[in-house]
Amino acid sequence: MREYENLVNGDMVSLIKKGEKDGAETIWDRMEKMKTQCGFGVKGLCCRNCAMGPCRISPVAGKGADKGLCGATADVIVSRNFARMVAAGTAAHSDHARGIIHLLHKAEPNGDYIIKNSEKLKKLAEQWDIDTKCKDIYEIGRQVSETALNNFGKPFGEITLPKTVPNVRKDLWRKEKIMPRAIDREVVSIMHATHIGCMADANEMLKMSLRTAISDGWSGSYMGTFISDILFDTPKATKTESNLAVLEKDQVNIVLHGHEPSLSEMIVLAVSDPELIAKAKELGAQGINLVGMCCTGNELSMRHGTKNGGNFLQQELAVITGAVEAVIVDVQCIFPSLAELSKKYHTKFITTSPCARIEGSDYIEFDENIAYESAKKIVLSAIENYKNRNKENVYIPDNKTSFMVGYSVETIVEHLDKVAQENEKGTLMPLIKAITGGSIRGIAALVGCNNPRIKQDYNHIQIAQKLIENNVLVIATGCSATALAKAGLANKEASKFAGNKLKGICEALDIPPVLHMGSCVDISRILQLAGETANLLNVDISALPLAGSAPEWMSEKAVAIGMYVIASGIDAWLGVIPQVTGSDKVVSFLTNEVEEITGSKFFVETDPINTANQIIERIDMKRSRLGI
Ligand code: SF4
Ligand code: MSK
Repeated sequence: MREYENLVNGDMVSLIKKGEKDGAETIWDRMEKMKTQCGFGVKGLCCRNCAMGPCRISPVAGKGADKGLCGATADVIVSRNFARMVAAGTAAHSDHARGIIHLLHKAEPNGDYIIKNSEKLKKLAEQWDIDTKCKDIYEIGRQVSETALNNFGKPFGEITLPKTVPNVRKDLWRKEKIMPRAIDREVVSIMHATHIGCMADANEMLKMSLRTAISDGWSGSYMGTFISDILFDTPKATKTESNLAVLEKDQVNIVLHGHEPSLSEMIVLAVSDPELIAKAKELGAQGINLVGMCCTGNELSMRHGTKNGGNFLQQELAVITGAVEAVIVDVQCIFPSLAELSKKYHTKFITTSPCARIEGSDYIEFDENIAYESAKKIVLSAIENYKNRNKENVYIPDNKTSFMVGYSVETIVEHLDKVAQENEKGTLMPLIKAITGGSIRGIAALVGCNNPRIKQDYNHIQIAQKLIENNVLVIATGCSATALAKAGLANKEASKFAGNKLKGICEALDIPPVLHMGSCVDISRILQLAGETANLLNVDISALPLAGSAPEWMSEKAVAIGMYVIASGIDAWLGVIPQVTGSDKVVSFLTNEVEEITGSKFFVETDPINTANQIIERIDMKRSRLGI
């Protein structure tokens, strides 16, 4: 008998049970069938980088093969496998950014994509020495776009970094030879170095991974977020609701899942199109209900206050409600299983990106050149499916939670202005004073995914609760932010769960104790906050009482994130053991020696309360080093 309560929370249990009754398969069924996962893979000890392999190194010393056919040791194989994860994660974030930057190039005053935040555009242009005087804003946009694109394949010199990176950190990256040259170049370099007959020095492989990851965090992701704000505007604090109960019984429900604002921004417009609303009503629905999921859910709620259906592990459960006319997806974190699952119900599974075509889905390519028209076609297809809903087999859970979202750095500064002295307005100084004065003990960033090895959201929630109780302000992105939103920790009333000092600050600033800062690519907002704070205090980022944790991570993007966080000087706690334990050398580098290079390191801790306690301990250590 399956112990559902160990898999998911509350209402979601009833959805898994409904799925079983309906003969639908979920990730938890597949996990059961998978039984024990491969012991070599779990430790990172399997190499199939050439056709003499696969070579598997015995995890037990003195037993079985201790080297691959080419002579690669466990250290070499594990470090190469890890590096390839970093390269893939960097590629995913950065290709997303490239798409956004192309959109900026395409933007036109009367086009589907316009420049909504010209101030932010000018700010970036000035940072990059692009003349902004007497120039049309769209011309500036094109020049910024071209400069940004140059960061992908810059032929000479270093990558262009934002001014928020403290100079001392840049010097350190140069000294350690981990300053990136260009995003694509770093990804390609890893693919080259991990080819048979190349890198066979684990520590150097990991340093190369740090360099690639920096190009993700401080360039790919950073530009992706920054330019999204230029095109779609900087998010502001707004209230909305989360969890699958945001689906509506009598409306056309559209679940939008993936990562790309280019698609989601158009879909959000299309669902308000009077012609499409009329069509939905003609078919008997009361309207169109757009629900975001995973990071598109975060993007949409950040900028439009759109309701958020849930995070990674809820994508199949959304279909099982029987109330969803279409799951529309673009790229990243999409289960291919949705193709088969949606056929058990009336749901249309609509794929839109040439980068994520899924057999068995309805493919309607989203064409950015006719973006609005394309979005309308996709939405219409969902509306037309309303008539096929089996009303007898609909179950929408009851529980939804209201939460605050939209805490870009600019919005945080606006809130700080409420208590700022005149000469500190528009800066992070009040936050720094709250930290140095002890009202905020430190800041912890909770990020990353869900992973079925852990009860959904459990680690995120436990860690956040413990941290806010201890006056640590939590900032969150990605599926972690959604987990905390669903748990009621990202609304203002949650300050009652915070320690007295943090509670006081939350009330004075009118903010929740957990600040939802966006999607996983928006971790760059956290880097921005860290960099600006360090610059104001005139210290390196590694000196700040700041920590990060990905307690339920699963994706290669998360590995790249972990590495750029470490490279930036921020300690990172992982709640899922990475596939590196086959090499003591790699483990030791990541959890120990790397600190000598970057001033921070990984902590691997599967118990959430221990994680929170360790974070608090490191924060206190950094405070005492700063003399505060
Ligand atoms: Fe085996 Fe070496 Fe080929 Fe890897 S690169 S599969 S260890 S021979
Ligand atoms: S969606 S990478 S499961 S955070 Fe960004 Fe969530 Fe992790 Fe995907």
